[in-house]
Amino acid sequence: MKRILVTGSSGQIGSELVAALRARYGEDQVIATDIKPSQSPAAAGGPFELLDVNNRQAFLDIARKYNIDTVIHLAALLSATAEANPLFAWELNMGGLLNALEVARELKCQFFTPSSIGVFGPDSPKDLTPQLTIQRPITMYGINKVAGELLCDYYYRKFGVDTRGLRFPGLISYLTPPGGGTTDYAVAMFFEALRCGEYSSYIDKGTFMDMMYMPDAIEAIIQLMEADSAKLIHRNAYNVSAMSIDPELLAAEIRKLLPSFKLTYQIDPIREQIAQSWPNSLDTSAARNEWGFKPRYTLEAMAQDMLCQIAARNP
Ligand code: AKB
Repeated sequence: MKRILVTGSSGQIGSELVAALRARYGEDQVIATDIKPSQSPAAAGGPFELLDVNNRQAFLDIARKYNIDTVIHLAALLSATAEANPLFAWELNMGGLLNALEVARELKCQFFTPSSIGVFGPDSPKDLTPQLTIQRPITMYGINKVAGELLCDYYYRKFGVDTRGLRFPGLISYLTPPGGGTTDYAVAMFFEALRCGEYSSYIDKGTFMDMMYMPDAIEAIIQLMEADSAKLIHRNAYNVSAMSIDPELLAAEIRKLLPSFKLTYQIDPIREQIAQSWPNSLDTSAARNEWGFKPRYTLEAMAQDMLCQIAARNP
């Protein structure tokens, strides 16, 4: 029986992941934690604890209290926020990860943490970026994520911790808004399209990035965690993606359902520069071959579902 501790449980991934894990393994088997008292549905229906991941002793105490066997470490700053506060990003993204890995080592837990397309930089191949290639990111977030992948490899090799990870692209979801990412324009476009019929994008026309719908991201985490460890050659971390889009392609998809939707541009030079340093599209063959990654949502299916779900929640 699994006993899973999730950090950053009120965030974009955490809110949906905690609900999915509770549905699968039982409500009391998943301990949601976050630095803030939670308004999120993730906290309801199962144990919740306040936790600052930079406090290693508190982390360990909560993990021991619930006798956990799995750590899912999500607490981190995303790319744009990390760029605005790089020192704090290093402290939280690296300090929190080190503490989470130490808890996993001490209590012999299985371990998951997300990496990102942010691990790539201007020197990486832009199209169908390979699983193994040059990783010279230009952002603090990307540097944290590359160091994080290597640290997870180290804990696997040196201490035998069963570490696993995914390089997420932009994640599109309607339940909890993302905070401080570069790919967030895609989520905002849906909400603004329904709210006022227009959206001003901070990412430029023609800047392509990979994206994936949240149900596919949740499914991928669960599938990877349940995969046969012996088959995971690239365990920290796999390229995953379901679509490669720019603002124009997304707007065209929205217009199929909202024909009068208007897209304008007001480019944010910082986020545009980050986006341009990231891949246009990823090669996901390692994830497909090693543990059967197969996203269900195409751009069309994702856009239809997003618009229906947001409309249903905001009548
Ligand atoms: C961000 O934009 O920072 C994240 C990511 C791609 O890691 N969504």
